[in-house]
Amino acid sequence: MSLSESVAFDRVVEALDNFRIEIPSWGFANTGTRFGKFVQAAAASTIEEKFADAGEVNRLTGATPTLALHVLWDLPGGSPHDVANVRALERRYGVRAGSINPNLFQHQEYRYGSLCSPSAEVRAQALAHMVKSIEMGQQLGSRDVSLWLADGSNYPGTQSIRKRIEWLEDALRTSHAHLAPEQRLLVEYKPFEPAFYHTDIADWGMAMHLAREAGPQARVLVDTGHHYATQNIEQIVAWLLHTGMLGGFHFNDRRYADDDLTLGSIDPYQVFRIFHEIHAAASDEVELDIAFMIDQSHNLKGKMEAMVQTVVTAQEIWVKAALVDRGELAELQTACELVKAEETFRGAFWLDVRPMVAAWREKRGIPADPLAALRASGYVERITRERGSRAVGVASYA
Ligand code: LRH
Ligand code: MN
Repeated sequence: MSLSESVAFDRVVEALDNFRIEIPSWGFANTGTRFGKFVQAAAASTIEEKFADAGEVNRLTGATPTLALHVLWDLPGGSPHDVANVRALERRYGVRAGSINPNLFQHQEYRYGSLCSPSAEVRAQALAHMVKSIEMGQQLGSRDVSLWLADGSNYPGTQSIRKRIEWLEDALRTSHAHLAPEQRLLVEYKPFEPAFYHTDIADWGMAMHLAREAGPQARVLVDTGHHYATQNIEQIVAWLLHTGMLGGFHFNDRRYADDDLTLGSIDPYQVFRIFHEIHAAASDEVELDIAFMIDQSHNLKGKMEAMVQTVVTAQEIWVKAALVDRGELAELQTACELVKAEETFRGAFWLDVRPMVAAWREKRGIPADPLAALRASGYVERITRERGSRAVGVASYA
């Protein structure tokens, strides 16, 4: 890295001062796989506990001012009382309601799809939930409605893929028409699971087409776990940046499929390559409006520890990517100096930026080592005592 220490630290400060990442309410709850759920006494099950945990993560990291909410899990009634309650929790814990996630994958009626169901009645029910979710976003003052559909089929020939596209285009156009001027509709794609033959929104191209068809306030959401292992995610990100259709990310990590493991636990270099595309676009003055969000399920790791670890890892990799000497890299890319270019690019990834990141935290009055501060705070021990007494149901596979 040819940058001087002081220039490098200025870049670190600028990068971290502008780094915000949203945390998922469901990251604090007991979650599992289809083979079961290992419950944790400290897990959050009420929306108050989720805001409390989010407030603690924000206190320790200074980077998580918003909490993503899942409508059926966090706002089941969807009533004005829910809205008033969230407002009070925002004030008490210093974290605001973030993206609103409609849930169109739990009700029995959605077995053959929701917005893509062959049943007009079921499609109408699903659309009503979308409109309700959009209205809750307006009442909560949160900007993004983040839509993921489990819709698809399990066997060839059992559904008309093109008819489902038409129903989906209609539903998203109607949903978009209900957005307030400052709201956005984020369309998340996923190649498979829970559908195992076709998924209606399976890749970035489909999501981009649907977002464009829906209207000008719709964008694509990239969940890093929603790609085949061989796919080049940063190339997809570059395309979405180039087309102005990148709305946000759900960050997590995986070894095989949508494993929802903690960011950077399996392939931190993947996150680095994605962050580089964003830093490079920023320095090329590409207009950016990207929501960074975490979407993980902490089945075995302590949920508070996993969330703080994830934010810290994201900050460190964001800084590494910010320290790529992009001027030098551009010259080497043009000159096709392959090895020098790779060393300039990857060299930043090798940097140990932890001392500079810790120095930024001290500069901002945040604990230099958030994970150590969490352990020293006794927060997990306290919530374990407070929450541990209640019995928790364990769902079994069959
Ligand atoms: C689907 C998904 C989606 C969420 C859910 C919790 O796999 O990524 O973003 O609604 O996880
Ligand atoms: Mn996701």
